[in-house]
Amino acid sequence: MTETVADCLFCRIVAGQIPATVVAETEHSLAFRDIDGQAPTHVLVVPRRHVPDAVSLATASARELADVVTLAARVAAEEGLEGYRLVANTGAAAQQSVFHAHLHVLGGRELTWPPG
Ligand code: IU
Repeated sequence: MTETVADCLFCRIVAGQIPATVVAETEHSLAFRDIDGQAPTHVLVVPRRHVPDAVSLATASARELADVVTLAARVAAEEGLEGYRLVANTGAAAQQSVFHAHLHVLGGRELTWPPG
């Protein structure tokens, strides 16, 4: 079942009410380019179902979490990335700004650690 929240940006993108550059999708997940890309590839992978963060998605449905991660890996392969970073900012203190679960797929440049 897909749950949506009317004033959630990513729910509105999933519903096609706000345009986004979609690069891949499955029954449960959608992948689209971040509007403020931080790397040559910066794609967000979101579950169609509204949950506030990745940990909540794991609690709600391990299968849907696996679908998001698997789609992220597919995007990385299709973008030709040798290595890439999957990021799930969780909570405002970790700079999460959109409270609909999402994974950032970042790659196409040298990624440094600590994150940068
Ligand atoms: P965060 O982990 O919640 O901070 O990530 C939210 C991302 O959503 C962030 O990288 C924004 O650039 C991105 N984004 C977007 O792609 N489209 C939008 O309309 C808005 C934010 I607002």
